[in-house]
Amino acid sequence: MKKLLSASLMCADLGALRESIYQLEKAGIDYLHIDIMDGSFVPNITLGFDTVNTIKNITDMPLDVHMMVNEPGRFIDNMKLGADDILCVHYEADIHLQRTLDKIKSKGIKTGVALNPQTPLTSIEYLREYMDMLLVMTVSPGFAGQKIFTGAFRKCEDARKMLGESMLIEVDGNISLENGKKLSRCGADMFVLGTSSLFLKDKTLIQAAEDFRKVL
Ligand code: S6P
Ligand code: MG
Repeated sequence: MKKLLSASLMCADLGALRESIYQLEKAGIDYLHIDIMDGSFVPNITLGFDTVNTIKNITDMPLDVHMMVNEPGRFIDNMKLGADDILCVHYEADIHLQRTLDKIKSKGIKTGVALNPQTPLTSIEYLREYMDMLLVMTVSPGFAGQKIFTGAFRKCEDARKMLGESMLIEVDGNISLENGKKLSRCGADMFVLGTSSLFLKDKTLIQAAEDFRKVL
């Protein structure tokens, strides 16, 4: 499968979002990763539905929306997403996950399920047919700039073994050049790039994206 890069917009210069998106497009980034938090499922609040809809009007780049929100099924209709976009919800946040995934699919949007570091892979065993992507969280969600958890590599490897080649596996959190390279070998095919490898003081977005692609 082609390796995909997803830029974490919460790490971008929000004051110059339109310009940053234009640069990311030029850098060959495949997806824009948009973190939505509710201050309850995770102890932070970042971007929201209006941001998603505004970005939809700015660019044709596909969106990779990561909802860190309790009962995400309540908010699916708040975003104008299309067939190229992925809407990812957390297993831990939804006791009716199957219904939520079914609802996302019925709107023609791709589905993702995110798992916190401690959540076993077997939790999605019976929902695979409803999923286009598994998001293996490589940090506990809520903040940029954290350190990868030690079990991330083994979990990613186990996920690939369990799911076979057809499922997209995304990793999110401290995806540096070194961790990205290792996780790619463990079977990850989509990488959320934030402060660890893309939004850097000493490199342009284009240079940073190019450097990341080289290690995959
Ligand atoms: C965090 C969020 C992530 C971060 C990303 C930042 O909960 O889901 O998408 O934006 O992890 O990257 P980094 O390289 O600063 O960890
Ligand atoms: Mg995220």
